[in-house]
Amino acid sequence: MNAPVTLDAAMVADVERRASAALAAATTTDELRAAEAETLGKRGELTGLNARVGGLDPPARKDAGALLNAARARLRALHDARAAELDAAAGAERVAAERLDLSEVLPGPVRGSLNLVTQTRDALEDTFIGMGFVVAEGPEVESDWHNFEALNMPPAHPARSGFDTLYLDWGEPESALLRTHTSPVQVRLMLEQPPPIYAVMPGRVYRKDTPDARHTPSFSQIEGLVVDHGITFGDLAGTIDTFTRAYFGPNISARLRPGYFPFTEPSAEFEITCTICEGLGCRTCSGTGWVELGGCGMVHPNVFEAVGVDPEEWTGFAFGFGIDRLAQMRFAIPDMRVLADNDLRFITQF
Ligand code: 2NL
Repeated sequence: MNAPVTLDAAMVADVERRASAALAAATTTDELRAAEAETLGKRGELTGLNARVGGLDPPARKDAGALLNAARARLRALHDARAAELDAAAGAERVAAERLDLSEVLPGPVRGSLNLVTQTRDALEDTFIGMGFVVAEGPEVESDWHNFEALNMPPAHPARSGFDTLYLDWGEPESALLRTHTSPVQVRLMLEQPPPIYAVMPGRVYRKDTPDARHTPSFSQIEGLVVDHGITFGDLAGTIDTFTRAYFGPNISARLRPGYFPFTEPSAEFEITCTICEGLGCRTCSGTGWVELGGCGMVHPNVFEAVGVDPEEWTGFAFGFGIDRLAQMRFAIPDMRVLADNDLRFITQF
């Protein structure tokens, strides 16, 4: 007669203790896989104990089965936790091994910085946000309607030729273009939401220009738009003045002189104290003490009609100027082309 089959809690605890130690001792995923086979696998001690359950007296079977299942569940959890730990460690090691130190590509302690135009744009946005404006953006590829027609420039309008537009070979001839100014963003804003509007629109614009010291075929612009009840030319002048002092400091002021734009009436050009000589007169300002920065005016009723804003109820003003030109003035840069040249001798100064 065979010896009676026994299986008590102490035996299960003993096997579980050895199995836990084996799983915890694994230091690589391969070692863990081996420990798993040894402890939880078909040939493992725990499975050996399982085989004995069938030989127990029926009343003892249920208790023994429960003990073994609980032990197996705890060991499985231990195994899974260890596997996650080892996976994370292996991942971190792989990242460390594949790390590429790009700073070695540059000579010396150079770390890189934002382009001067981007820095200038950021500072302008900050200034206008401080004055209560929001910042809006829009597409660089535009329709003829958003770029010209809605802005009171129908197809044959003479002002269009002054923009030297770059057209895209897309759809009807001359229907898609690279925006020549950021005004179409203002058109989109007015179409999207009812007044009041206090917003600035910075962004890249395109003109078919031959590069020289003062022109590049792509440059950045910022325009502003205010639409509300009872807005007057006085509000426009005050806004230009406040902005100029906030951005350039107390030694620089602004003045307006009559101008013409198809999308504003009346229109004005705005000039600021020459930042090079602070108004004394120099070569940059041709001895006048003033340099032109941009243009502005009261939004033309035809523009309001085009975008569905009632010109009897609302009035507004708009202004625009070149960001590159502004940076050129603030940092006394003789040739605009250096802004896009990637010459370290220039870039590392800012
Ligand atoms: C300049 C002059 C200007 C505007 C831009 C504008 C936009 C709308 C309606 C009316 Cl939607 N006006 N924009 C107005 C006057 C001047 O820019 O010299 N920019 C570089």
